[in-house]
Parts: sequence; C-alpha cells; structure tokens
Amino acid sequence: MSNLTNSPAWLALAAHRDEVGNRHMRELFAADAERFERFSLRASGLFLDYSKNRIDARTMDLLIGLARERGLESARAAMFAGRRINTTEDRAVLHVALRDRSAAPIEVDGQDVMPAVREVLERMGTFAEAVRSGEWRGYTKESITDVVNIGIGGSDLGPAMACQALAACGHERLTMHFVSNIDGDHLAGVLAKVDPRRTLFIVASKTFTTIETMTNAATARAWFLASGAAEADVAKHFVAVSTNAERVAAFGIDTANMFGFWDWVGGRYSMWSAVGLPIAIYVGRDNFNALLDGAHAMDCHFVEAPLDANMPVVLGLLGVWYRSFFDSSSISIAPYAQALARLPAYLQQLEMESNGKSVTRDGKPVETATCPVIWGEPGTNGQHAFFQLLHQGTDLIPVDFIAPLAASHKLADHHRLLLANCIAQSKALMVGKTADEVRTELSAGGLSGEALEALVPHRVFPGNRPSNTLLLPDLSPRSLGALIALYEHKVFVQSVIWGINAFDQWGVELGKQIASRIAAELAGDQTSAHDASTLGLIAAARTAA
Ligand code: G6Q
Repeated sequence: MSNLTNSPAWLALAAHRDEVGNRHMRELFAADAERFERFSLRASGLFLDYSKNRIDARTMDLLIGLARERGLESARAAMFAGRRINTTEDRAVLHVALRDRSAAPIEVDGQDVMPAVREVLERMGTFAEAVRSGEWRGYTKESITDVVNIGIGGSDLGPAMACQALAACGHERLTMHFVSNIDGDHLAGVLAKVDPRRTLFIVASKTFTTIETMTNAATARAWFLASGAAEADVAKHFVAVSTNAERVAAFGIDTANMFGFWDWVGGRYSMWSAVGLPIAIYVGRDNFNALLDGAHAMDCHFVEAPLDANMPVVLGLLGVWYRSFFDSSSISIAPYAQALARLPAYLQQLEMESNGKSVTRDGKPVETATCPVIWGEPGTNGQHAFFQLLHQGTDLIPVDFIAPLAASHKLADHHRLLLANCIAQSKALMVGKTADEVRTELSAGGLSGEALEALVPHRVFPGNRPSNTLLLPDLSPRSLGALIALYEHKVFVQSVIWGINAFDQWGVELGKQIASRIAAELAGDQTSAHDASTLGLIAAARTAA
C-alpha cells in the first residue's frame, strides 16, 4: 500500500478540499434540490442526514475511493473472519460474534466460538430473569432490590450508559448502581444507600487485576461481611464477570457464579458480552437480546451495503474529511435525549482509546492527525453552555446530533420542543446569519447608524459549520444496539484509513505502572528516584495522610 498522504486518492482530496471547502453550504443547498435525499441514509432503523456537511457528490466519490485504496473491504472481511487483526496483542477482534444472531460458525484459529457465546448468553439470561422475578434471593431470603456493578473503563461505561438509556424499560424493583472510581467517595456513596441483605454485587473485570476494581470489590466484600453475613453468604451476593477464572477464585468468588468472556473481546467493545450482565438484569433477557439484534442488524448493513450507502463508512469518512483536510481537532456529540447523558463519555472511550494513536500498524509515525477529541453533553443543556463556541468560536467543530423521534415519557409537548431545538441548532450552524441579515434585523428593532454598525460584527454567525443528524425511531434496546454498533464500525473505518490499530491501548499502561510504585512509596517512607515535581507532590501527599 502506498503512503497515505501521497496516494492518488489523498492527493485528489487535498486538491478538491479547496474547491468545496471555500463554498458555503447555503450555496450548496441552493444549487441542488436533491441534496437532502442525496446525502441521507437509512440503516437498521436509523436515519442519517449528512447533507449539512461541506461536501458535494465528488467529495463523497473521492472519500469512497480513498476507502477502497486503503483496503477497507479486505480489512473488514479480516475482522469478521476472526483474523488476529489486533497485532500488538496478537488477538482476534470479534465483538461482532457476541451479537451474531445467525446460525453460521465464527472461527478463531479453527475453533467455532459461537457455542460458547450462546452458552454464556443463556446463563446470563437465566440469571437475569431469576434476579428480576425475585427467585434469586439474598442470605435472609429477601429479593434483590439493588445491583452494584463494580468495574471501570470498558467494564463500566457500556452497561452504565445503556442502563441509563434504557431506564424506561428497567425493572421497577431494581436500582442500578455503578462504582468505578478508586476514590472511596464513589463506593461509600453507594454503600450508604443500599441494604446488604438485598444487594447484588457484580465484579466486572476482564483481567481481574485492575487496581480500582479489585480495591472496590474487596471493600464491598468486607462491608458485606461486617454487616453480619457469613462467608457462605458471599455466593448469593457476589458474582463475577471476567476472562480470568483463576483470579476470580483467588478473590473468593465461586466460579459457578462467574460469567466468562474471551480475549478477543476488547474492553471498550464488551457491553455485548457478560459485561452487559447489569443491562440484562435491569431490562430483562428479551430486551438484552433486542439490543444484540439491533447491533447485529448494523453489522449486516456494514458488511453488505455498498460503501457509498454504508452508514458507518460514510460517518467514518466524514470524520476523516474534517480531521485531515480541515484540521478540525474535536467533535461534539449532542444527544437530544436526557437518557443518553452518558453517551458522550462512552463514545469518548470508544473513539479516543481506539484511535488516539501516533504510530501506524507497522510502527511508523502516522502521516496525518488521527482521532479528534470527542466531547459533548445532552441537548438542550449544551445550547445554554458551550454552543456559543460552536456557533461563533474560532474552531471548526463538527457536531453529531442524535435524537429519538418518539419519547419514552408521556409528558405533553416536551418532545416537540426538544426535537425543534435539535433541528434548529443544526440549521443555525449551517446557515449562520450574514451582516445584511443582522442589519435588517437591527433596523427593524429601531436601531440605526453607528450604534447599529457597532453591533453588526458581534451578531454575525459565519455558518457553514457541519453536522450530522442521526434519528432513532425511539430509545428502544434495538435502536440503541444499532447506534452503538454504528459508532464501533465508524471507529474501525477511520483506523483503516489512518493505518492504525484501533484495538490496543498501550497508552494507559505507563501511568498505571508509575501509580503502583508511588502507592507503595506513599505507604512507607522510602522514595525512589523521581523528578523534583513528583518528589514534591509525594511529600505533600504524605503530609496530608
Ligand atoms: C478498554 C480498556 C480499559 C479496560 C479497563 C478495565 O478497552 O482496555 O478501559 O476496560 O482498564 O479493565 P478490566 O476489565 O481488565 O478490569
């Protein structure tokens, strides 16, 4: 494969960028009555309007050409075929197998993984239904009312985000809690609210070595025993989700109460595995299956749809277009759904941990910028906070607007106003407001002369600010599954274009190693060689302790 930035497709895009990049979207819409139809797509129940982007038909042709030139189709085939595409960890990448609803085998090294996938899913479903029905009881024979998931990163963000998103179909008796931070305030806050006799702890850790999770789990276990329960009662209140049976047993959880998964499931791609147990408990087996169905439908679309009508491909390429050709260094995620409040944080990990890389798959420095910063807040809240910068700031920040068309609540009129705001923001970003429009508006308000002219520059909106709008029919498990799978594949598409490995995360290691050394040093009075700042901070922390 030729180098990215001197490949024919890249050079053509670079030349084309000036042509289309200098045109205003107002003009592009005026010149093409079909623009909305041309630049919108349906897939797996989702609707994507990408017409409010700084593109024309040729831009998309060139971007699709780039995807072909970079071998997207063969890379996609390699992932779905269970090849070890995560080369630095020598692992296959098969989160798609976790939600595969066909009867076809999926092999890793000649071994069909599907029987084990179905077996764990079946056990999860049975266990979830037992907790929901009240058949699973605590040591005083009471039903479970509170579920506390102890996990961090990939073992926390997916289930936490999904349980909040799907609260409308959550079990009435159950309250879900998620403890991730090693800051004792997090666990203490939850323990203060729950009754040990009616609480189920799920200790979720792929490795079962993560310091935050192991510390929180040990404290929760000690708290449970201190409440008057016996060792033998632990089995009724603690279950584990892990790939590491040995460590689970060593921690003191019976492996009969362990739900397994496999090294080919990356942490941030794991909510479809046993890591999704809190979701299955909260919304039930059928709804969890519907979540998997939605993701599988998106997988099929990603594999089957032509590249120019392929939603993850289009979304991924648009991201590359702004990152690489407009030097746009962040993307704002704006879910117009309070229940999706954790979605920006979830996507932050998915995108930034996957594609926040500076070397290519073969270890060479990347030739272009890679993953932008992902951030956001639910609308309409964001409008009253940072949207000012999106409209009139100096950076070009594309926005993904995400909205369910049907409300999950029955409150009159709220949803109409919510959707109106979502649509209005994408329009305002696109059309902006010209100086002449500002003048007309101000003079209609009675202003004239110097006073009017002094205000004009402040009230001009440049517009031409890009956005995608993703409409979900509703915030159902199926729609959520399709939405998350869409972003997973978007990330994969971008990694193929940039030539990086989206599935390792060596960047989180160094801090962990140094923290364990400093933790030991804070417990004693010896300090190893550090820089002056680190030594000073250790001394300050010792004083406080
Ligand atoms: C995800 C990352 C990371 C991981 C956590 C928790 O892709 O690898 O966020 O999920 O560090 O790891 P454990 O599940 O092993 O505790």
